Amino acid sequence: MEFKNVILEKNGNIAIVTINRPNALNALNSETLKELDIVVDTLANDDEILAVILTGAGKAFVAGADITEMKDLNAVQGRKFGILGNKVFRKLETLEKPVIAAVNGFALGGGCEISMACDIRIASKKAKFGQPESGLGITPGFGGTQRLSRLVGMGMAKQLIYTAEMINADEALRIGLVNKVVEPEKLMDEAKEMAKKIANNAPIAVKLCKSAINKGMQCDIDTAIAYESEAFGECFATEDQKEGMTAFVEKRDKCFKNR
Ligand code: DAK
Repeated sequence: MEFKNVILEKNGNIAIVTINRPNALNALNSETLKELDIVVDTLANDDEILAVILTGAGKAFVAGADITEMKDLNAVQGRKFGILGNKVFRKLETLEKPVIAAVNGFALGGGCEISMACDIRIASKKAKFGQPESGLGITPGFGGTQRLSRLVGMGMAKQLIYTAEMINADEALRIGLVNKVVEPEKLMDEAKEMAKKIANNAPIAVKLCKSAINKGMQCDIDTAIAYESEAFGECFATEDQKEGMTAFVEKRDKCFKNR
């Protein structure tokens, strides 16, 4: 499928989604958000895809929502823009396949926020993270106040959001915003290797792990454990559970079928 601002490639069971507006540092305008919306639906409906990598073309991952487009919005248009972005980010976050953000450069504002809607973040040493919105007269609007606090704790989230300061990849690693930092030229290989490891496991189990973790983070421990028990039980209705355990007992390689 062809898009103007997004490239969708398939590499076996892995999809690579590249936000491709390098001249605007991949800033998210409505057009790009609408394309991403279609891309996420496409990924959801493609049973061959078992893991997704999201990255940016050129020197930025995503330098935020498109300030040029946002600058003259009135309150109604601002709300519409916010609803569109949040819908796409939430769709990505709840996509029933793991998404790895391969953060190649600036991940600011909406860029930091879209990386946080992914399951895992691998950063190039050149990556920079930040929520600069307060310096532009707005609050983060694509989940930054919520997902950043959940990821790095309230204190650090407040520091980053109130100061609007950028941090480098090592600092992002230190505070738990990213999972791993690698040399720029190793970024995509590292992301692909991790995606392949994920794709080698039982897809239904991985999908249920994702929803149990995501849902469980939003509720009390008893409800969360109940979600986990439901997910655990559901696995026993799959062929892949039988295959995984039989292969172990028979000391042979497993062959999962996503069933
Ligand atoms: N939007 C539009 N264009 C951008 C952009 C952005 N966010 N970031 C960069 N660009 C454009 C620049 O204008 C420049 O365009 P030309 O002048 O070449 O036409 C081109 O990309 C290259 O950028 P620079 O020349 O500035 O490149 P440098 O390497 O010198 O600087 C930089 C890189 C990342 C430090 C700098 O570009 C920068 O500070 N960019 C802005 C970063 C930023 O503030 N991002 C946060 C945006 S606020 C909402 C929901 C969500 C949001 C808002 C509302 N609702 C609920 C309503 C989210 C808000 C944000 O994300």
